[in-house]
Amino acid sequence: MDNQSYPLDLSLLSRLNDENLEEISQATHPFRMLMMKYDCALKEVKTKFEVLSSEFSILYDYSPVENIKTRIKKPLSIINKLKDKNLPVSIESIEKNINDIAGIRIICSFIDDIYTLADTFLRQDDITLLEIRDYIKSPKDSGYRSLHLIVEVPVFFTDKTEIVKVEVQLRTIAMDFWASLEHKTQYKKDIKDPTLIYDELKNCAHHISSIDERMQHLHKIIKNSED
Ligand code: 0O2
Repeated sequence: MDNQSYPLDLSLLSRLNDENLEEISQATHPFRMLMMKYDCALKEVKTKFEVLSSEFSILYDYSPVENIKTRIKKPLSIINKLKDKNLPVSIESIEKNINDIAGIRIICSFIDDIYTLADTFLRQDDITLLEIRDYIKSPKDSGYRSLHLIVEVPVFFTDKTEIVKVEVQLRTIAMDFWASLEHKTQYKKDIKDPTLIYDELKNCAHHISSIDERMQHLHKIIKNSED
């Protein structure tokens, strides 16, 4: 989920004349504007979680936010997603049909922190919840766990306010550890026994989840003994 720079083939660009470059610039303008809009929405949402984290730190001497990562979906992934769903490839179609162009991942310390943060965030006046997927209460078949929120946030530009969709993923360090490593296995196409790997990953997800619960329990005991 990290913002990545896209490598640019400058030798290719140097072969284009000014007219070609102007044409490309004009043709890509709407897409660049769209991506800028999502990028700004991400900044808004990231700031909201940073503010909550700062406040928690002062009020409770403890922050539920371990880490925040953001990413904008790559153009090729956007096009592939639309094609997979047999949807038109256009600016309107992207805005209407793809909910996770702007993605933010909040890594929390404990499971309870996820729900506390999500509730606090969703209570904010300018946030509209469109969809909630609780893969913690109902994990995916793969073993994947996280809380996903699709929200809308207003972004204020020079002459208009745009309402932009953002996907928020909240998960613990343990859930993130599993998801990151599981994601890497998806790039290995030459695995001899995929079923064995799938079952073992699922098994790991189960262990990790039980460790999350034990850490949560310990945290509660420590907190109560302090009161
Ligand atoms: P990236 O780069 O991680 O964002 P939809 O078409 O919206 O109905 P979609 O988009 O598949 O369905 O939604 P889903 O499954 O709720 O959430 C997709 C995102 O959740 C993925 O984004 C992953 O980030 C994460 N995710 C879901 N399932 C798994 C899983 O089994 N393993 C791992 N590691 N991550 C998972 P992307 O688009 O795949 O990529």
